[in-house]
Amino acid sequence: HTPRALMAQLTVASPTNIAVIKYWGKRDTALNLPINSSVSLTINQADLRTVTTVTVSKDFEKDRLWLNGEEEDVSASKRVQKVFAMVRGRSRQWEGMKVHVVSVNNFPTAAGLASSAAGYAALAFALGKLYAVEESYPGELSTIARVGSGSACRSLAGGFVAWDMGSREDGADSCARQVAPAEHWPELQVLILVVSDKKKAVSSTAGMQTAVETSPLLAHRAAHVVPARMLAMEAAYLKKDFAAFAQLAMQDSNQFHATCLDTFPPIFYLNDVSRAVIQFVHAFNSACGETRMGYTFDAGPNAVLLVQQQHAVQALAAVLTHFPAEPGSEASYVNRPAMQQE
Ligand code: 2P0
Repeated sequence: HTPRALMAQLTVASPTNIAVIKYWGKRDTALNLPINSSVSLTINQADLRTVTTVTVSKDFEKDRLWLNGEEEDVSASKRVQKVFAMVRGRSRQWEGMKVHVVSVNNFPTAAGLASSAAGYAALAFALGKLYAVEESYPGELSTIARVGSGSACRSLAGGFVAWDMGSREDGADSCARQVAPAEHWPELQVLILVVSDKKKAVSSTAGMQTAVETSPLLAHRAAHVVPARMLAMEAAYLKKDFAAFAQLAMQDSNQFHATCLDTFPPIFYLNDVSRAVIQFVHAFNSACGETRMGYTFDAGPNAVLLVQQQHAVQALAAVLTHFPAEPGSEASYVNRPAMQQE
């Protein structure tokens, strides 16, 4: 045994992820247990990432956290408190010592680009490593990220990652599983169109809770649509069947936004530009005579277009023709799914 250090520090980068079968609705709000399984593409962290540094020291008087340079009130954040408690409950390291967390995103926070996913994945992973938490089953660390933010559990692996809803009340089986690494389908790319970088009006947490309480369509979707769609989506990814993959993604995005309209009072995440992008993609595919582009929208107006590398230039040219960038802005940029988790 080496003597205890007085201070230890670790920095990690974590990618965000884009769901193609959407998580929307919780059966347990304290543990972020979902009403349906979901599956996502992990985005190359060169493009969309959170970098988080965690430090423990016996000189620290309290736990503190800075997000994008601003200090947050850790004691007021139940989510952060839960993540800290879950990590500390699984470790005998650094007992009694406080932790400082510094986290920076390289993309708009809370604009529907899954910033909480990258953030809590980075926090859970960094703390898990710093505290030397050993997983007692594959995916256990992802359950800690999940308690921070549901979609974060899918950011702990690269490639194509499923979050199985699980059935246990304690959430131990509601964790992430890698369906295939990004190397399986490196030609698959995403094109992100930032329609707005403003913070969304209705948070995902609040929106999905109202949806669970009021939308019969959401209940139907969870019970009768998603289970078969998960199987079809995983099969399409494994076969690299782009048309099937993109069509399922578009249908699932549309159904998710339909449940938002079915929520009472209704929630509108898409705007006129988002709807114009949807019409553009269908017109583009029609003109091509095959499905070369797909789309998916999260809880915001920004479009994530799905495309294979061989059609990326054609797709980007068409996008820029129909949606010219404002002078001086970075209207769009190409990402590739992460090749590996660092
Ligand atoms: C998803 N979204 O599957 C879906 C699709 C947005 C639309 O997961 O309350 O930030 O922290 O568990 O994970 C956004 O919800 O919500 C989300 P919490 P989260 O990516």
